[in-house]
Amino acid sequence: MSTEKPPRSSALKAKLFEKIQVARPRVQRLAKEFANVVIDHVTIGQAIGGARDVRCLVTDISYLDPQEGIRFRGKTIPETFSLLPRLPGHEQPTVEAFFYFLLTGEIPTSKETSEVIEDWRSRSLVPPYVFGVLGALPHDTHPMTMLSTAVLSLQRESIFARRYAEGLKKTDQWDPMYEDAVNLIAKLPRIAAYIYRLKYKGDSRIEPDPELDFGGNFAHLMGIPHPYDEVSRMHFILHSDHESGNVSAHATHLVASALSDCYYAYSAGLNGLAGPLHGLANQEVLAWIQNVMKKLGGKLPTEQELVAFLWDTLKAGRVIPGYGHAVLRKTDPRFTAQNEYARRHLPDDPLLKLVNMLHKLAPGVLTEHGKTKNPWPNVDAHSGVIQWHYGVREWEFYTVLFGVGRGLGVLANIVWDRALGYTLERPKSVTTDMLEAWGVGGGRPGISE
Ligand code: CMX
Repeated sequence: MSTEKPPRSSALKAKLFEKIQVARPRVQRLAKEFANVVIDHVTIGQAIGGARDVRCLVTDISYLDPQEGIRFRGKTIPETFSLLPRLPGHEQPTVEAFFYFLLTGEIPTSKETSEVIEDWRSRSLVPPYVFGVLGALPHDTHPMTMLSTAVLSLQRESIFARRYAEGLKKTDQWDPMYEDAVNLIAKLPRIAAYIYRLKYKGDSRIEPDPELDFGGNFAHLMGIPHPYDEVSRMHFILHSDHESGNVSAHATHLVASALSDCYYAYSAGLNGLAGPLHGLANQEVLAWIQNVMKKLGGKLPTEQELVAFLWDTLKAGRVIPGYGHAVLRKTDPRFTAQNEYARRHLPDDPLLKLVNMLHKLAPGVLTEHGKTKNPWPNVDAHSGVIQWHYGVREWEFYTVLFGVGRGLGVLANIVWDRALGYTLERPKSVTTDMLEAWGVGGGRPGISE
């Protein structure tokens, strides 16, 4: 029986503590009794091919099945959305309720959700120096650079770093990590919307509305009316987590494994998300679509024309953005969720028609092209079109929206990393000479198939 005392600062934190008490002995038993049990082997193809499919990361927050797609805490996307509480009169669940669920695995009541909303409001004030840092960057700085820089500049606020320097027991590390994670998440709507208005709306600022939830305040701070608040809630939830191996989640986890705090770790994750093979693909999709329409003088392509554009892209040695995935082998359910929303709310949008045409035609072209293991659309194939419809037409901002949502998942994960005492990540490297010798010799000596 643990002698630790539950923290009193919030009901969510107390619930998290309760869950940690149950999870810790399970991990301790695995480390003690089963540490040498083999669960995977690594091939030369995996060593030079991005460690694809190597099972060496652990998280209970989400799991990605190649055929079915993501489950958050064991629930599919439709289940998650139908179970989570909403504010009265709202279509989408709150981000706050979802975070409670990600962190604890329990669906919060409306009262528990309200407590999180209230708690986040009290932590949402962004220190003025962050705006000074953003204002000092050249105006043409990419908004992802701005987001990552703003997050990193906040590192001086880290409670974890301060408490660690004072001397912190390993079993207590999760507590200041939680405080940092929540302090940081609560500030993200303000920071992201500030970047948007600084870059694209002549630095005209909007002050937060203390009555609103995370998604509602984000829409308000962007200056975009209802239903953009609903779009934002849905967007942030859908983009939150995709198990641990994707670049943004893995980078965050890796950096935090050195006991770097949330600010250092999430900033690193954002830098990975900013790559075109990861989160930047959503801006690339819109750029690709707009390019097609521009070449056709603003009109929608015929199916034949669209197929020709797809082939032109592939023949130029480029990827079709928004298509393919390292793990998924079916249409991404995050694409489907956004598509259902769009069919309900913007059925006549010409870009939606183009997205649906692409969904019909691109998989066939990619299959014939014969390279990708997955010809189906991923989350990024859809998100930009919805943003465009509601007036966010500066597509280089789309990855920032992905980044805000991703913060929920990666930060929840590193709180749990500290709770379960996961150690410094340090895989082993080998040389090309070694691989050649093992390749010719049929394997590394002493390792069987
Ligand atoms: N268009 C053209 N070629 C593609 C392709 C696409 N959409 N997706 C994969 N391929 C190619 C790869 O470039 C690779 O070619 P080479 O052998 O010449 O290097 C080959 O098919 C095999 O790749 P794969 O095993 O199917 O896919 P990976 O696991 O290596 O990469 C991903 C996955 C997502 C990077 C890749 O599908 C891609 O580049 N897609 C387009 C960019 C994109 O949409 N990224 C967003 C993913 C979701 C997210 O993280 O946000």
